[in-house]
Amino acid sequence: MSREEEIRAGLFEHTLNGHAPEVKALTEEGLKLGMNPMDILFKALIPSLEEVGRRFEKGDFFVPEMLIAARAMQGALVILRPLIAETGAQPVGRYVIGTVKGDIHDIGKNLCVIMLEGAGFEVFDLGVNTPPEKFVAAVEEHKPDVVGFSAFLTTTMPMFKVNIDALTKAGLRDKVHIAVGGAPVTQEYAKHVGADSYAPDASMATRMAKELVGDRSQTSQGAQALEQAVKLIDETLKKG
Ligand code: B1M
Repeated sequence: MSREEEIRAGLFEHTLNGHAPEVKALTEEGLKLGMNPMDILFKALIPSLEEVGRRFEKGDFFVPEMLIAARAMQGALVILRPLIAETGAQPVGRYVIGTVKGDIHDIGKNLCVIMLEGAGFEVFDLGVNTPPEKFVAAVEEHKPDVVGFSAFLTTTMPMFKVNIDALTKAGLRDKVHIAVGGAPVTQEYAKHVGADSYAPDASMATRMAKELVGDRSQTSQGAQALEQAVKLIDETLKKG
């Protein structure tokens, strides 16, 4: 087994068992060896947390085990975050995101933030347990291209509709693209509550947001070109 494989296996085991200092040390060692931050994330840390979830479902793990595993992973994310984000370019758009009211899961939402920042978005992260009024105030203040709601429990998914109704009431619904996601969310559910888009994971959420702002900038470039053409024709006609 190469050292890189040992590090991946170690990260999986130590995250599973909630050994934060070992997870931090192995992350740092992996990076020193030139391992790709995305590989560390997607090939070791996330699979480990998925295993935590499976054990919780089977009744082998309880909430404290889930919590210490999550904390161990957060320590690695703090190190990986700037490295993933620095691959980005100039701000391409604005994105407000938060975990809905009643829900305190944030690892998946934080991954979306990291990837959106990495793709060049200016991200306003409202954190967890975010009430509808806070989303409304953030959309009013930051005028984002996209507002994203994350929900990780079947019992908190209905907050999507509550948030959308709050934005409608504030006259903001048509001014922002509404994206939703989170483990139990589906395309059908997103459509049912009136969201504009759904993504199953952080990279798809980022790709969709990029396409959206890309389309907008193309539309505005097209509109500018048309305006210039009309101006030119006007001037030519005036000249006789
Ligand atoms: Co909780 N928990 N938890 N938990 N927890 C789950 C979600 C659960 C599936 C476990 C299980 O039963 N197998 C289950 C939910 C069942 C359900 O509703 N269907 C569950 C439960 C029941 C609970 C409690 C109710 C347990 C209890 O107290 N009895 C409780 C609820 C607390 C609350 O929120 N009010 C609870 C508590 C906790 C901890 C605090 C201990 C901890 C959270 C720590 C933290 O987040 N800081 C925790 C954890 C760690 C989990 C599991 C193990 C891992 C979640 C995770 O981080 N996954 C989880 C089981 C599992 O998922 N396997 C579980 C990894 C993450 C990368 O994936 O979150 O799916 P995910 O995020 C993805 C996508 O969803 C997507 O991109 C992300 C990255 O690719 N995505 C978006 C996310 N947001 C998006 C937004 C978008 C688009 C895509 O657009 C805007």
